[in-house]
Amino acid sequence: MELTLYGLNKTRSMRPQWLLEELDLNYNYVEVDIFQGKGATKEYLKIHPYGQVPALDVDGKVIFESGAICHWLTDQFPEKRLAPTMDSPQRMEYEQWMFYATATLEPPAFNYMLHTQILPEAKRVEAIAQWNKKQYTYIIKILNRLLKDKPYLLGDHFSTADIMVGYLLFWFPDSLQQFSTLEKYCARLARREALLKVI
Ligand SMILES: N[C@@H](CCC(=O)N[C@@H](CS)C(=O)NCC(=O)O)C(=O)O
Repeated sequence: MELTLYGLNKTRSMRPQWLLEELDLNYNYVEVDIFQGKGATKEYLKIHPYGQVPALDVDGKVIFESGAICHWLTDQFPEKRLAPTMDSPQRMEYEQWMFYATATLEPPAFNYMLHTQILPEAKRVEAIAQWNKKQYTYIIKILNRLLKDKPYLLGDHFSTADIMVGYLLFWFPDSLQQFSTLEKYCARLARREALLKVI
């Protein structure tokens, strides 16, 4: 399988890149500097219709959406055991956390970032920033409780769900200070060799 990941450091392309390293696969890496307008070029828009990263070319066919890429790639290599098998009782929980990452945790995290760092200052709305900060804090407070006594989301076994969720928790390290379980969880993830290769 010939794989080319289009990405940029410190963006959502870290998710599939971290996973590619966990899977110990060979892949090409093409940097697309979205902050320098490289996502909007005619050539790149043929790869990713929204000009975003990540995108993964698999033998000439492209898949985008970091969650979809990670979900699909994980299932291509069941022998690497980064997801419970379809008939495992844990598969249900795995799917839950995979979707939780982009559907529950990511929106408030991203909206907070949008209104504090990404948008030009004149377009930032303090009330939106504060509402999303509150929502994000509420969500990670519950996550902190759910992770108690568990090294990883599925228990003792690291899975791709930890990449999906863990990547987001690294966005706001200061927010974890009041949540010791999450702090330890992130420290555990930060020691993974595969992650160290991509940061
Ligand atoms: N839901 C998409 C979001 C992709 C996304 O927003 N990527 C950002 C970088 S983290 C990007 O390329 N932004 C440039 C743009 O939207 O023009 C995913 O998870 O892949």
